[in-house]
Amino acid sequence: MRDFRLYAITGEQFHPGREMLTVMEEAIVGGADIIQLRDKKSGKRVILEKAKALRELTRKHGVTFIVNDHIDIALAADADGIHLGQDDLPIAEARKIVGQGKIIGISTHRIEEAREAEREGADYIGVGPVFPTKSKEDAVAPVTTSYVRQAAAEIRIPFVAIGGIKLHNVEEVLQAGATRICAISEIVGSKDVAGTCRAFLSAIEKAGWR
Ligand code: 3NM
Repeated sequence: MRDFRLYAITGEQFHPGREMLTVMEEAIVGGADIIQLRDKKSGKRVILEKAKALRELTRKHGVTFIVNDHIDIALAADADGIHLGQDDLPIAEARKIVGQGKIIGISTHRIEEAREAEREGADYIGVGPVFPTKSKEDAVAPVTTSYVRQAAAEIRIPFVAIGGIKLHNVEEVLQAGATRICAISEIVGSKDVAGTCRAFLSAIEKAGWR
């Protein structure tokens, strides 16, 4: 997969009164280079419409587009890939459905899950939640930067740190060895979405991860 540095996930509850597409375009303009549609509430038809609109937007800007959870919607909207949780289809089964051409990412919460994801052919993994987060209802206890350190030392596929990451604590995550950062609330809930993305990217660059 094309590598990335800043992964922005939709979270419409964090920007009441603002259009999701507008917010995500601001994130892209600010430098987010991978976008995920995450919608745990809507029905499939609504999610599909959002996916198609985000596909068009991300294609226009040349950034990667991932759909959370729904393999069928990812395929129907021609997303670049899907993101799975530990309770979703196993990677091998998902791969049979989406084929080699699509990205498969998976959330992991401990090093054993990361090893398994790598063995099974995931294209990238999420490592988190690093800090407490209100954005995920079923989030496990924070894994802290110690899991980030383990992943950085051992895992060879790309990993992205996620969960409670803010501009004020991102440096700690980068110091632990993360080179890719993912956030929901700090990005889409910002009054200056593009500026927040630029600030994340400059922290990543400052840490030496270009
Ligand atoms: N997945 P925020 S944490 C969607 O640990 C998600 O797998 C997580 O949102 C994981 O940046 C998380 O607002 C929520 O904390 C991230």
